[in-house]
Amino acid sequence: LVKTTTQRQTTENLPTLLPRVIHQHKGHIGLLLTIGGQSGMPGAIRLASEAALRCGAPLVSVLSAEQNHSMIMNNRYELMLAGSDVADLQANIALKKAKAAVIGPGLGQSEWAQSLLDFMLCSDLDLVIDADALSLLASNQTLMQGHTGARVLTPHPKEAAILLGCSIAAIENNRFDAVKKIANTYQCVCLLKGPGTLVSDGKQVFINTTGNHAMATGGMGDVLAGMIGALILQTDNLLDATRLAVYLHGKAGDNIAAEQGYVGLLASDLFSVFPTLLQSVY
Ligand code: NPW
Ligand code: AMP
Ligand code: MG
Repeated sequence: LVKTTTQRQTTENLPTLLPRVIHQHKGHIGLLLTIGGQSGMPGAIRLASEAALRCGAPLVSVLSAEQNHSMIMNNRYELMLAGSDVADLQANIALKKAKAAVIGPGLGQSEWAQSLLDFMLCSDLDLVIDADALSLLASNQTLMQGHTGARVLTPHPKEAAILLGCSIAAIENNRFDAVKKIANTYQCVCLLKGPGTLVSDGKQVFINTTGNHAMATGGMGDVLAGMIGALILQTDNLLDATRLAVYLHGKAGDNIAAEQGYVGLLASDLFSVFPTLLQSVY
């Protein structure tokens, strides 16, 4: 049996980001690849990608279904396009430049989606695996054997139930065991969502202390996935990046709800407070 430790994470015991240096250029921190957005669902991957930009990813390149490209790029000129399928990705410089990737928001579970996940699981990139990519992974766990990077899995309780092949009630009744079991089974850092989000590498479990019910709105998880991707570029390890991202995500929701109340918070409302919050984690 692996001995595990549990602790609440507060401002006092948070990890920090790697220091910025005055002569750095955008290549030092690097490029984040974001993959998702099946036909008709541009919002989730746009939210993840814009969140990554606002959390310090200097370069973000998006792959999605072609029909979504204009919506995803609309009014966010800083984003780049990596194409719409595996062949485009293989031909795109973004793949060589990428230091990490986020896959899943709005991805769907079609053959197209599966081909993209298969391809990324043959890479050595660190991956944030979210949303529909979690269901695809659960149905074919052997895919992970080809992946030489590290992984973060970010399930909500229903996705966690799919990953472990059990009921949602079994997850919710024993969240600590569930987060550790996913971390061990999928050899990953697991973030189990909900009030008191848990983060575990299978040995330690951190209980997040920020966030609130105003955040129970569509797209919140997509924003979090992009944040984790951005912070992977700016930390030494995936556990630190995930812990920091969930803390800042919840803190952003808390700060805005304290001003405007708990109804009507949009996932994209969080963007405006990220740069200020990030100052506190260097
Ligand atoms: P029920 O109804 O309770 O039985 P959704 P999703 C359940 C994209 N999005 N605890 C719930 O089941 C995502 O990126 C796009 C327990 C619900 O019916 C994904 O690609 C957005 N159960 C895709 O949509 C904004 C929970 O899951 C079922 C649960 C699907 O994502 C939204 C399916 O749920 C979304 O992020 C919980 N905490 N949460 C966009 N703007 O483009 C959900 N369920 O609502 O289809 O969403 O599974 O999170
Ligand atoms: P998703 O279901 O993937 O969109 O993710 C929703 C995000 O919002 C997760 O980070 C959740 O932890 C957070 N969230 C949703 N509802 C609540 C709640 N009642 N309290 C705290 N955080 C929440
Ligand atoms: Mg989600």
